[in-house]
Amino acid sequence: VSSAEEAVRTRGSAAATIFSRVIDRSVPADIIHEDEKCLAFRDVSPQAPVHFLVIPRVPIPRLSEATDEDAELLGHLLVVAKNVAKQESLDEGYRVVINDGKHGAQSVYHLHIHVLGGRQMAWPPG
Ligand code: DGP
Repeated sequence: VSSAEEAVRTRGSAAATIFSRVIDRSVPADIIHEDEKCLAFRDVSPQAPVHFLVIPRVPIPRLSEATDEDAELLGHLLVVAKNVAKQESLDEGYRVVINDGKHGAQSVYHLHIHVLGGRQMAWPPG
């Protein structure tokens, strides 16, 4: 049993997604940061010159299902997002996005932070 499958079981509700397989290394990904709590890897369908995702190892399905107990982990993900943005030389700034659920256009139900940079962003988003 893989560690990702184990995490799904201990946490209960979450179904395994493609990101569990990235964590397991059963699907290849360009991983640019890894620690005991999370991974960062390049998005397979980049929407900017630099586009990476930061995901927790624990498969929280979406931001709206995070709990108060996840506060430290959520903070860690943001700190990793800004550290990897610096590593990627996004010195002019970048966009950080979390899509939640249907209206948020979430497609993979394993919480992830998008970091996009290397071009001028527009506002409002689509
Ligand atoms: P969202 O719509 O917020 O759920 O975005 C999911 C993102 O995940 C989307 O930008 C494409 C990316 N993605 C989906 N499958 C894979 C994969 O197998 N590998 C990588 N690197 N990215 C993936």
